[in-house]
Amino acid sequence: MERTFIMIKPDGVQRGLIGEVIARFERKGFTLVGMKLMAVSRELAEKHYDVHKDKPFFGGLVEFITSSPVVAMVWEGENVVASGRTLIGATNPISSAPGTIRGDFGITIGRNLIHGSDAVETAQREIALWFTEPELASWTPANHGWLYED
Ligand code: IDP
Repeated sequence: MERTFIMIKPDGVQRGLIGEVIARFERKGFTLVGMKLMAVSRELAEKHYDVHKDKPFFGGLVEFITSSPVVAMVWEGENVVASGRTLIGATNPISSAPGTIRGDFGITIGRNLIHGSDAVETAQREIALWFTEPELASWTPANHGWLYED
């Protein structure tokens, strides 16, 4: 089963959207295997966004992510990386489709509420960066047979 790293950013937490985000992943049928509300250190934020370190928005992004708690999660399911990105919507909320998290709740790219891994390999790197193995629970929800054919 595929896993992805999802983070509700400080704006999502401050705006009371934790339950809304979790509900959308749950009702799609994905399985929550790890979750914690946490303050993010500068070191962790810089590692997480390492790919953007030369971009002009990098400093502001690190300031933002470390400014207030985030909710870090790992979700599991078939095709959850790509499907999670679909649930989240395009990076810039102004062009995210209605029905997506960013499309429904966001306006600007610097306050786009949520992060989701963009590829399976990225997900593996991000999960290892944010979670230890004992923090992740492997379990099969009782409704598994009603979500998957096998
Ligand atoms: P993603 O979050 O949809 O994967 P990325 O291009 O990987 O998008 O960018 C990471 C994050 O950096 C975005 O979610 C957004 O918060 C921030 N970001 C990206 N581009 C800009 C920008 O032009 N201005 C401000 N923030 C940006």
